[in-house]
Amino acid sequence: MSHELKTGGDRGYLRIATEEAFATREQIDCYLRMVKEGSADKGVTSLWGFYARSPSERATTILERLLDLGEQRLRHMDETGIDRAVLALTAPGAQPLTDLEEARGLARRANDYLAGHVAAHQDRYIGMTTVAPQDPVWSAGEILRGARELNFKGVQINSHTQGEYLDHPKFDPIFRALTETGQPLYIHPSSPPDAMIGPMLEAGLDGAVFGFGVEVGLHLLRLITSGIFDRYPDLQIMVGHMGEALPFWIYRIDYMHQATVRSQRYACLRPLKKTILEYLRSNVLITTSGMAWEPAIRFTQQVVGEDRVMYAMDYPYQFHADEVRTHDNLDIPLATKKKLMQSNAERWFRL
Ligand code: 1DF
Ligand code: MN
Repeated sequence: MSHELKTGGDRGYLRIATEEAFATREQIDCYLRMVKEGSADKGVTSLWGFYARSPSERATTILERLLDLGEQRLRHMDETGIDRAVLALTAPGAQPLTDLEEARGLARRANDYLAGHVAAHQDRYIGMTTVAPQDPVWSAGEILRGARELNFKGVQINSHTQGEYLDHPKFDPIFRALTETGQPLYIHPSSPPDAMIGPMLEAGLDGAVFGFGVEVGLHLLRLITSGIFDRYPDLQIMVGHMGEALPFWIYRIDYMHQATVRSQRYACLRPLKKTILEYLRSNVLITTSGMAWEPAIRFTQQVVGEDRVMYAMDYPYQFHADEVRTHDNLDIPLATKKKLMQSNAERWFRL
């Protein structure tokens, strides 16, 4: 242990954690029912069959912490020096629900519940709107309500919705609402869809260990190559886990993408206005959730720029005081560290 963790900026910056999860009881009961009925996909069955039912220490403590937006969470923030937490409904939110009325209700009630806690602790909590992309027009309205009435500062979507990706034109109302509010979209992992999960599940690698990252990396890449940022040049998309490995891949992605576009091999791969690296540097924001590792953090700052990397803890899934200290101890200038821990979040969430 290198130093004590305190809130209040004793090291020259506040700590704003940007990918922090909560759950509602209704949400967990809904997943449990779907798992029991056999109506959940393989990913929800794997993820929530575990967290909602396993007697293991990991599952029981995480479930208890997800359900708390009160005393315990604030104490854990105090104990690890977290000044403010950007909260979002845990994955996959309302996205697996096939009954639209039920999906809208679950999302709306989660937003109202979060808004109450954010209002009660405005100095500690920041909220993101949850939506039900299976109803894109309703989701657009909920994004406006979140921004205008609930004081939320961004929108979180838990990657694919029943196997569909946000580059599909039907989701356009969501992007129009994001543009109208000027809010960022956080694409958070969820279990890969049935069409992708097979060989991952077989090896026990479908979750946060690997499957999450691969699936969100694909999602972001699909959005970029479909031209989302040519259509919405002001849109900012956030992803966690050090950019879900895209910064590390970017040289090869750009090389092969350009070669493929030139060859006209796929009708869906059209020329873009910029390189994919340029989009990462103008429209993508990356958080350090789950990746408290100096080489990866400094590499990503170098690739996308120090204004585009933000601290995240991923409470309660990855709650370790020593990971906060890793960020504090980074061998980077204080001004850069302040951007990482505080001011980039203030800028991009418009706090
Ligand atoms: C896990 C990890 C679950 C993350 C999450 O939400 C999550 C996990 C259901 O470990 O199973 O948000 N994460 O972002 O790393
Ligand atoms: Mn997370």
